[in-house]
This record gives sequence, C-alpha cells and structure tokens, in this order.
Amino acid sequence: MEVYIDGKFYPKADAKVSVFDHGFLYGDGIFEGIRLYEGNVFRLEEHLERLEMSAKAIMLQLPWTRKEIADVVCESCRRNNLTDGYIRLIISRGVGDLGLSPKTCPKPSIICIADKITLYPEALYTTGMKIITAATRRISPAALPPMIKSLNYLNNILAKMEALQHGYHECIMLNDQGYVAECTGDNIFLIHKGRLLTPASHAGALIGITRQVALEVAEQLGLKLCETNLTRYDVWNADECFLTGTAAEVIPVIEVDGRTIGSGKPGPMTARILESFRKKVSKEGTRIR
Ligand code: PXG
Repeated sequence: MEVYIDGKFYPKADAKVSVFDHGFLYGDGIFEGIRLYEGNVFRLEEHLERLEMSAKAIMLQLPWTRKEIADVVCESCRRNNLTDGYIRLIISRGVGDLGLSPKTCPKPSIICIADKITLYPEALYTTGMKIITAATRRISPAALPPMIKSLNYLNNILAKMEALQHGYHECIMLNDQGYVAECTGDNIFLIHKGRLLTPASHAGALIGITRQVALEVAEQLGLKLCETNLTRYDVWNADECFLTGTAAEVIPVIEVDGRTIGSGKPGPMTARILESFRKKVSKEGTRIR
C-alpha cells in the first residue's frame, strides 16, 4: 500500500508525519471518509464541498483547487489498484512551533490513504444491530460546531468506548439539551407511521453524505421527510430505526436501550432504503480510470 503525503506516494511503513504537525499536536485539521465502489468514487463532489466548508470554518485556506484534491483521491485509488475501498483524506494545519497558534504553520499538509474498511460485522446488516444511549453528550455547537469534520474525535471516542464496555458496537449520543444527535460515526434515522425522521444538523448531527442519500431514496419511496428534534422516547417507539455512514453504509437497528424496535427484525422500509442505496453506489460516482 502507498500513501499520498504532500505531493508524493510513500510505502505504508514510510508514510509518516512530523510530531510538530498541529494535526498531531492539537487535532488541528479536518478530514473526509470517502468510498470507492466498482471503480467509482461515490459522491466525490459532495465530500470535497464538505471539506471546503470544514476548512472555511477552521480558517484553513486550502492551497489546492477542488480538481487537484479530486485528482489526489483518484490517483491514490489507482496507485493501490483498488476497485472498491475506503479513502481517508486528511488536511492538517501542518508543521509549526509548540503553542496553539496556527500562525506558526506556514503550509497545511494533505494526506490521502486509500484502503479497505469494515466497520461492523457483516451479519449485523441482515440481523440488525442493538445499540444503547451513551452518557457522553455530543459536543455543543457553541463549543465546536459538530458539522465540522475535524480531527478532534475524542468526544465520539469516549462515547464509543462506553458502547464497547457494555458489549455494544454503537451508541446514540444526545446533544447538550438531551435530544438525539447522532451515533459516534453514523447518522440516525427513524421510520414512524410512514414518515422518515432524523435530527437536524443544528441538533448536533454531522451533515452526512450517506444521510443525504438516505433522504433522497426515502423520498423516492414515498416517505415524508422530517428533520426534527427527537427524544429517546421517539426512538424507542419507532416502527424502524437505522444508521447511515460512509463506512457503515445503511445498517438496521433492532433494539435501543433494551427496548425492541418495531418487530425486533430489520424493518421493511429500511430494507428498501438499503436496496436503493446499494443500487445507487453501484451506478453513480466519479470514474477513477
Ligand atoms: N456522524 C459522524 C460523527 C461521523 O463521523 C457520520 C455521521 C456519517 O457521515 P457520512 O458523510 O460518512 O455519511 C460520520 C462519518 C470511521 C469512519 O473511521 C467514520 C465516518 C466516516 C467514515 C469512517 O469510523 N464518519
């Protein structure tokens, strides 16, 4: 495997960054997780647009055009002979002095890792997943807007550890007001009485690329879309529940906090959304070759 760092490809063992990189020292940077399906990069434009918005939010001037970044992504896939894979695109503030100020970092670094990822065991996509609510709250937008896909994942990692400690793969994170925000690396959706419900971004949800796809296909399936505040009560009493993410794709949830969701089996609408999602990823995208 070869990793792209600032204009060159390095073998995995030699793909290293400086300990003075502020991405490492302070988590000062942003990233995207992108999928490659059948030789096509899924929703590349959307990912790059979100990257640009994250960059703007942290006042990081990207010294590359969108086209140049897109080329880095595609070239990383070709270099590694990938047809299907997972791409981690990272922009860090770059090398600087000790001290928080980004002013000591003259140029940002760009890193692209093209590899494979499996987030949850394959069986869970057919049996459905059981999750719990974490005590750790999603960071408030007043502290750090959760829409920024930053290199600061400690908030989510603390929640993820709670899930794992209790024997679960994933957990719901509530926002500081107690409304459902999202899971640690996935957005959450409910289906109730013919409506598709999901927290709005201001409730603490990342504006997920897969979330957008789920909204599109649900609308095509005739569901009414509703971005609204959701409580745990709403989740427990939903007909169906599923999570979306670039790595997770669309995964059914059958139990939350010990409460069975719907029939206790992956729901029929969830199955149709998953099916439409799979069709979309196999025919859309930016060709790498
Ligand atoms: N919420 C959070 C906090 C995320 O980090 C999502 C929602 C889903 O967004 P997308 O755009 O992917 O539909 C994410 C994305 C990983 C991993 O390594 C995590 C994500 C994406 C890819 C890999 O666990 N999170």
